[in-house]
Amino acid sequence: MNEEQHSLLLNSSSRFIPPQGVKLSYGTAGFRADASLLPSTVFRVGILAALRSLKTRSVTGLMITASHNQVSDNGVKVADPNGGMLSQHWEPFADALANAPSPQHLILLINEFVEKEGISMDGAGTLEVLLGRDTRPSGDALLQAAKQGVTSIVGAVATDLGILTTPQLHWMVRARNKGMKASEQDYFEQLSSSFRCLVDLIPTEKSKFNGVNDKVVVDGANGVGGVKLKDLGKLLNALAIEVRNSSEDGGVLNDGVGADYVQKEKVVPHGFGSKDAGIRCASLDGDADRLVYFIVPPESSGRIDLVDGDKILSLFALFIREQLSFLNEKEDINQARLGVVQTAYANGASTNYLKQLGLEVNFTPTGVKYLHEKAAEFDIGIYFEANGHGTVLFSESFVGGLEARTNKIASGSKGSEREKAALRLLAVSKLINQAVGDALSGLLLVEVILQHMGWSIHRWNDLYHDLPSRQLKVKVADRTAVVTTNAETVVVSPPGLQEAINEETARYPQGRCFVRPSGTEDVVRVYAEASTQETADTLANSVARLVDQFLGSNSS
Ligand code: NG1
Ligand code: ZN
Repeated sequence: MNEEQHSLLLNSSSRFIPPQGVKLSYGTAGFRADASLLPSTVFRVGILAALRSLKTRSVTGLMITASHNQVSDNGVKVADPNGGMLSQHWEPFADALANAPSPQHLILLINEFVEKEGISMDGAGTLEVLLGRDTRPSGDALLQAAKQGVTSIVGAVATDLGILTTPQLHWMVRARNKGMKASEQDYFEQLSSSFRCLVDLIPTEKSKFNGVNDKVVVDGANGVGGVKLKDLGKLLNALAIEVRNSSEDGGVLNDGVGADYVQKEKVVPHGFGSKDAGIRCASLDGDADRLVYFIVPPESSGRIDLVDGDKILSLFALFIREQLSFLNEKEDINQARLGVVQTAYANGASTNYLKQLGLEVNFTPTGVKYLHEKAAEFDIGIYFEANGHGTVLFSESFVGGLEARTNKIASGSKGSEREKAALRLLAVSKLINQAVGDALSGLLLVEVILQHMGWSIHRWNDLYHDLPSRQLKVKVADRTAVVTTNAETVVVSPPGLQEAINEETARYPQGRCFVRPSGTEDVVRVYAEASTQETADTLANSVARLVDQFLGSNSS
């Protein structure tokens, strides 16, 4: 690096000294910690995002959020030029940068890395990082730190987009690099116009949507999602959205609210209660990349019926499969390959259901980057984690085929069932965020599919019945001592643990159980399923004890 670059980096990085004794890891969701520990990390991720832009000669993104975690936490992650997560190949560099003890070490690391990657630091070409943050109070100061990191690379421009949902930022990065319109208004317009297009294509005999249920009530986790959903809602005539727990309502982010709370605790979030019995309710997480639905049963005493990511996946799969069957009716094109991707946390009943539909079900380790990568192998790949993070990916060649087909349809005419199916699939590819899982676009797709089917949330929830399950955490001395294989369903180390789990699981009708080290918390997670809640609980507790015995620890 030249003299100018060297002194710029040295000056700026001496303003951001990392806290002592803290080791951070990029993990599956970027760096996350108490916000007070993060200024130097965020500054350094600013440098990383600028270098990534330099390497790829494209726009990249940097998002400041700790998603569903408590309000005092924050975090930072990079969006790659295609709008997806940072290339896994750069994660070790991210770890090294964040943990470099001094400005001198930092510069040494950067020098080594740019040489290895063949990055020329000549300041030429596109060099821009889009910055966004959620509503956390620490976000603004951290965004300033990120800006300083970006602009420590000669020629790099930091564009502050202010408060956004995580998926909005990813969408904008993708759109910018595709040369498409990429403002927040463009995002709202693309979502609302494709939603309207799908509404217009609802078969008339099914459009008598149950009037009692025509409103969806959304819990915004006291975060950014509620605010953005209100803006989006103004552009939609065919859907009434009532938002509760929006960031301007004054509640604490993710505290007794939000998709993570609702999914894990299976109880109503604050602001919801018996008055909502039977109504279609949904919950977003703190940065609006997760979505779950729920029903408050009559006299529920706080419990809910959860309609989780697995069921959203099933609804999407059913609809898309139906459209593909129309499309392929008189076969003159190659059959499109439709694949679904889940993790081991998917409820076994959902997997059975999807298989019964004749779909190809794939499993990957936990972490959306793995699911996304797998889903991208199909013409249409649908992926969801049970916690509500997921989306639908369309291959470029498949979308190209749909465009060619729909261009032929005379304007004004809606054409045959096959032509309508092509129009619907094309609209879905525009509605659903192709960059990452997005609660807002997911919500609109769920809503329009329910209208299309003429279904209430109860009808949807009855697609299949979840097997009772239980998740536990075990605190152990060293969680990395647990090594797994086969999409995290089989423990290979410590030796003997898997055999012991197998022996225990075999004693329970419909028993299934696995353990894995968390990628985001210092715990080993235990997941168990069985034919009753009681036996699922017992199985999870017994296996947690086994983990304890094999690893030594204090369980919780
Ligand atoms: P870990 O802590 O690795 O289990 C959790 C979620 C993931 C994903 C990441 C990132 C579960 C069981 N795990 O990962 O699905 O969302 O956080 O936020 O929900
Ligand atoms: Zn999130």
